[in-house]
Amino acid sequence: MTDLNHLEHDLLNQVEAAGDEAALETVRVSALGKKGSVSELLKTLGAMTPEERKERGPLINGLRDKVQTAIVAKKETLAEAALDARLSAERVDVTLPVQEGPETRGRIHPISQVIEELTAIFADMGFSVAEGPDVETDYLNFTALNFPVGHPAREMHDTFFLAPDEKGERKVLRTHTSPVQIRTMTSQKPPIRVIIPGRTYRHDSDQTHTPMFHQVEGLVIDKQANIAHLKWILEEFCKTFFEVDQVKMRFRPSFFPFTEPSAEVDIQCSRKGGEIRFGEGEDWLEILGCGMVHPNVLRNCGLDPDEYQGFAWGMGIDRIAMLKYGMPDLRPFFEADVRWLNHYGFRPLDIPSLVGGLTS
Ligand code: 2NM
Repeated sequence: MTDLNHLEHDLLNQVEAAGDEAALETVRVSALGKKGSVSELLKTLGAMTPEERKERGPLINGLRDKVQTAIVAKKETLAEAALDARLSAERVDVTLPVQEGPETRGRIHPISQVIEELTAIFADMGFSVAEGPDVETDYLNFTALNFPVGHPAREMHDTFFLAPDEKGERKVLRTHTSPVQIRTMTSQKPPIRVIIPGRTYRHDSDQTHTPMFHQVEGLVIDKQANIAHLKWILEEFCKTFFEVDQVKMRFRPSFFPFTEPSAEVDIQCSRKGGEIRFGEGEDWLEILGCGMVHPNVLRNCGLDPDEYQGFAWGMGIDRIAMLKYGMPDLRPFFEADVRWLNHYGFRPLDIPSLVGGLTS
């Protein structure tokens, strides 16, 4: 075999063995690059005698053409193989269901939804929303609200107490949202119309009680605010919230330290077939407490009871959420089980409003 045959054989083998385009390029440079083996041979033609060149020229040029052709062909094969590999690796199954994004997969917790609903209802009646801290002073949670010292609700049984601070003051986890009413009455001038939704805490845990629960309380203070206004507001609220045309309400005399007179309110319902319906039937269901703000509470807030009067009410948000949406058990509300949330939760863009519809 001549040295040219040898080189040709060697180069064509290298071209064939190249596994990808980068390897093929290395072979090309080593043969046809400026200092490549074939290029070096071509340079020798210049120094030859015409006879030598006549004989060697076609051989060397032939070698260059063969190598070049082999490289181009191999390049095409490699490109096709690379495309095939990509096509099979990147195959998309267009029959798979579209995966939803977080904005459509996420769910709003029923308590958040119900807070939005009742805020929309009371906002429509001219109420604003007030908020306050979960950790309160004993004064704002009890004393200012006319709870006598030694009142049973102050005892360990109901209240979560924090460790006393350096001044010996013992803060509490608020047992109701009423301290926010005190904060409102001492910081705003009447007329006052506020609702206060929020977390509240009591040392109580069984099938119908959780140590943390949610309340919404309302407060109206003005010169003429009276029980007829209170009854109208509560009736309008119940009709709109439970989405019925009529509700019958029953006011039973009751006792709260912060109101006088006080009442507990039942709404009429039917429980046929284990399902509660409002606006019909012969049963009663307790849903809230209310009353005229006690003169001592007004005085504690710097308001003159001979000039101002008002009313307040409070109800459990978790409870009215269960009633409205037919949830049989309170405990899953706070278990963060995504299966429960997928079942009872609301779509993020179903924002309750009186115009757009409270519940879609
Ligand atoms: C209730 C029932 C009755 C109430 C009273 C006050 C305040 F601060 F004005 F005195 N806030 N909330 C109240 C009255 C709360 O919850 C069942």
